[in-house]
Amino acid sequence: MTNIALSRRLRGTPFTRRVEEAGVAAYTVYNHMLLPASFGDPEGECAHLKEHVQVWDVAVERQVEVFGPDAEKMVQLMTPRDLGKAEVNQCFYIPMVDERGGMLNDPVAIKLAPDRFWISIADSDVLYWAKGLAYGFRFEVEVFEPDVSPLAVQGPKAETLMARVFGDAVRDIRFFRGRHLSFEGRDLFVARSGYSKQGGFEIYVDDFDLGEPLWDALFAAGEDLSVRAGGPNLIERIEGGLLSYGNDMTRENTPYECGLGRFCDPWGSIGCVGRDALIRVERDGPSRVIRGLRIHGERVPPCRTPWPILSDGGERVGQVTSAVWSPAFDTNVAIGMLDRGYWEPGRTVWIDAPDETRPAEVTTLPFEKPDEQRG
Ligand code: THG
Repeated sequence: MTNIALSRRLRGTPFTRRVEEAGVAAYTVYNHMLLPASFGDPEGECAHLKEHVQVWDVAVERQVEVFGPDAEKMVQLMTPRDLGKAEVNQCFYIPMVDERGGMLNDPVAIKLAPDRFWISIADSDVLYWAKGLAYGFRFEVEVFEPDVSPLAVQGPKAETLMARVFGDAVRDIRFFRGRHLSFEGRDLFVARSGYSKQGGFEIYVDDFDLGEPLWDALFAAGEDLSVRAGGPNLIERIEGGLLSYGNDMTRENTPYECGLGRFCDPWGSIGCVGRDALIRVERDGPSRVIRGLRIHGERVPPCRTPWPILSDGGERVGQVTSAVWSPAFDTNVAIGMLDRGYWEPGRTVWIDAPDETRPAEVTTLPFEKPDEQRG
């Protein structure tokens, strides 16, 4: 693997210097920015995340702000999820689709005020889609990317660490809720959320110069909690069934195929983009769905292009889009899509991986912990 040539287009973050001091070993590119992918030992980092607490530079989770009298109408147009009962300071995982019902992004929407939303995006250019909709529909809103950089604090000891830095008020924040809390005299939006299944918080840092003081405060307060720098961990997120836009789903997929049907209500009062297409797929049912797979055999290589999934007869019945060795499950865990007829959990299929063809077992997502497995 060659190095990444750095330039203005590959934006750094308020935490980049600290991330490099912490020994970042690999970056990935996400929303035209650098996302720390590894500090040299992904398996050790996964185990540490499940036991302690980590601080993640997830500034790549860019915010698209929609502000103005038509903000609510505009955000509702962008998702089939019903936001009618949304409260201020509430977060929502929202499928975002195009006019054909194809996934454009799977962001977290945050209602900061009745007329102000942040859309915390995955890796695609939502800003331009939002600006186009606002212009085309003549909405009375401003749409822009504020200079906000989320910092995630994840792991079982996250609440203890956050309480030391922000006070006991963090303990009262429920899942996917947030509130403004003070750090060095500045109010920062803090939510109980994050791209892991280990629990934790995300701090929306809206002042570049606060990045390093906040990072340092978390590490000073967390020394006895074994706090470490980390990042979204491939092993943990596959085990937990967290989807990655651009990998596990693209514009080719509807939210129903992605297992996100529970976040869709296209019939409601709402006239979201893609409404008719989504009503059609909901009625007919998807022709393929996302599933977990236990891929047997030795450790798989990185999944850089989709790996065909084959039936016993050698017919192509799906594809694997994320795969990694899981020490906790003692097998390769993977996420992929399977055609109708092949998606029931327990079925055996064949994975045409670059090194060899391997048998795999279809599973539900998230993966069930080894000690929770039946029979
Ligand atoms: N936090 C914030 N922004 C983000 C992400 C995040 N933007 C990019 C990316 N992650 C968006 N994708 C996801 C995917 C899953 C979740 C959040 C964002 C997630 N899912 C929970 C789950 O599947 O268990 C539950 C969601 C729910 O029940 O509402 O958290 O992580 N700020």
